[in-house]
Amino acid sequence: MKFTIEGKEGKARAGEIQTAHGSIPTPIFMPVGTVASVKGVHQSELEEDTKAPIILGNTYHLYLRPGMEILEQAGGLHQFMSWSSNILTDSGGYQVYSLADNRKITEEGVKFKSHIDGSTHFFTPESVMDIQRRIGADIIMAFDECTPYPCDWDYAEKSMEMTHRWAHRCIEGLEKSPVRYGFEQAFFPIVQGSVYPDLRERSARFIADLDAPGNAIGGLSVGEPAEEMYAMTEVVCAILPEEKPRYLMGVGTPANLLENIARGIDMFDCVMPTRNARNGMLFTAEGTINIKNKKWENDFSPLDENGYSYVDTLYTKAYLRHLFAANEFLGKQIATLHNLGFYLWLVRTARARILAGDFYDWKDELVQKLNRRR
Ligand code: PRF
Repeated sequence: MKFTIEGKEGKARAGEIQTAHGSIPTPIFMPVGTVASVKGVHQSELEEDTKAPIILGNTYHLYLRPGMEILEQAGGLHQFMSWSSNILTDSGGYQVYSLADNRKITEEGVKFKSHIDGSTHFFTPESVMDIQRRIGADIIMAFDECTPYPCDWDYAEKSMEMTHRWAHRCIEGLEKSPVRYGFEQAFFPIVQGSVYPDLRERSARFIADLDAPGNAIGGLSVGEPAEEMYAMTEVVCAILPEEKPRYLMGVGTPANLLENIARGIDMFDCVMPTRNARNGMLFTAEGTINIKNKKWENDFSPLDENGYSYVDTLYTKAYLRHLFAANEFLGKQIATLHNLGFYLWLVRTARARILAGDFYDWKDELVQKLNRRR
């Protein structure tokens, strides 16, 4: 993997990641395709309409279904899902954390119950690296523990130290697990430390010293106020190396993306544009729309005048509202494509503004509007 920084404005960076499956302009937003599908969107639409150069898959879900045997028979996840651009897989650290009562974390690893059939499984840092080799994504994540919010300092420290020991075990595990599909997989370790600046600093130093191709920040956007999240990304970005991509996991709203780009983050993923779309929430540069609202019943204006996706100018608000009222599949598909188009437009424009040197003015003006409800 190669990362080049093409321009900087303050702490914001515009760059490019190169992998065996193509180039990723940064800052970038990665649509979430948990089970080898970005829900409701064709691969061709992702590629040609949203222009997503990378999507995200989840180790936990893919391991349970379809399972390693089928993925290996298919020749890896790219082949299986007919997606020739980049893929990143998350390690399962967060999914297992979300299982709450159905898991037990020890130094050795995590014992958990499948949400599908209740069967018991055990993930270790080593096994998760081997599973990610078999899935075959371009970027693979360390196995970590994502702490909840709130979380007391003592627990956050203990957990962070374990995540650090696990990072070493991940690296050793990776060396022992053969490359399956003939291309390089870049390993990203994850900074933890909850909302404590001293822990975040310690974690960022430790993770930076591993000298991996890229670095991630986890444990944020778990319920803490946005200001606390921004304070943590500032502390961590000051320590993580300049010349490597920085990935903020599971973030966030359009405003969260811009504020974190302003602090030096290069990569994001979040279920928000896709999940909220299925509930009828549209993101636009003028604020959010609840398309189920009666006020759109006879509004025959285009979905989004600025038209980032073909659906924005092809369909009207009244039509989409009708599809949601009638519970038609197509409604969710249109809303999803719109939101992903908007998120990808947002990061593309952020990149162009950084290169042009007027990112901060643009960001400050846009953030004012993004959180409004239309
Ligand atoms: N760890 C991992 N994946 C994640 C997170 C984390 O802390 C988060 C936190 N918001 C999202 N996804 N492995």
